[in-house]
Amino acid sequence: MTERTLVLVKPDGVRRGLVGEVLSRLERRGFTLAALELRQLDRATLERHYEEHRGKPFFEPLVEFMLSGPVVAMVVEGQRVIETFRAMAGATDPVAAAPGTLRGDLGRDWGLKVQQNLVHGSDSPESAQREIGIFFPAL
Ligand code: DAT
Ligand code: MG
Repeated sequence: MTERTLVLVKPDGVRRGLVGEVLSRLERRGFTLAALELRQLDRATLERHYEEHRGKPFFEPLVEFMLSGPVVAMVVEGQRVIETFRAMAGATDPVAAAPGTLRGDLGRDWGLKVQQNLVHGSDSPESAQREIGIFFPAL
């Protein structure tokens, strides 16, 4: 079944010039774009997006990091794209992410925090619908 997922290239990925790499991998995998935009997020949007993490110790540093520069937000479409993009992204901690994944090929420990892990991808159909509604309400 065709589905959609929200993918973000986080501020570290944009700063490092890795937007093309993320897009290229998605396109080579055969997925299509339903929306794409470079955007400076605001706190209210991020607090909604990361609602499930509110109250956790990494929440505030995560929001601060996500405010540190623009992200590239996109809606990607294809069969089982939610699961496939999660596999493409790799484990949350780039040190643990398998080589071959975005985080495992392009990420590392920068002596900072795990939040600098290049990309976000929705983790379930429910999350995807909720997150797409936040970023691209017209879709
Ligand atoms: P993912 O992005 O792999 O879905 P998540 O939803 O559990 O991971 O967490 C959202 C983001 O929060 C994640 O990309 C990086 C940051 N994060 C998660 N766990 C963390 C931790 N233990 N310490 C610091 N940052 C963390
Ligand atoms: Mg998540």
